[in-house]
Amino acid sequence: MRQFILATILSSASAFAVANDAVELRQGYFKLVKYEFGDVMGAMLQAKRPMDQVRFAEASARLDALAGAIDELFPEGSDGADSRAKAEIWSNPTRFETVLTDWQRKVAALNTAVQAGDQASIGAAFKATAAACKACHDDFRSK
Ligand code: ASC
Repeated sequence: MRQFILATILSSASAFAVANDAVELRQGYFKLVKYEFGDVMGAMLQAKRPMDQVRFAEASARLDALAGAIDELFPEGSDGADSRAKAEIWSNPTRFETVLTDWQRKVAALNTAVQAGDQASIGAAFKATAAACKACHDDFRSK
């Protein structure tokens, strides 16, 4: 009995910690994604910040590396008051996974164009990536 109570306390405490940590980790992750994609790459493309091709390519490579981590950031139970993640993430995981995979492909294509210095493709690849960000926000992020 004592063991059962202890196990119950430990497992509910750790479930709480996991959910809390997952939301914080996810929010930090998206801040970094937004920083590299929006505040560095987007701002440079819109001439709101001086173009620096080395920094631009670095941001693109970072974004591509970050993209691989997204699948792990939505563990079951990591919704809640502090999170804008919609329940559809967990009720429709197949569709969610499709949207994430599309975003990862768009990020990879953007990075391929950037690292190749393919100036003619970068603008369209950036826009396609932004559209993939938005597609997920529209369906899986609350306002
Ligand atoms: C950004 C950013 C997003 C996406 C989205 C694209 O730079 O912070 O959330 O692009 O606005 O539509």
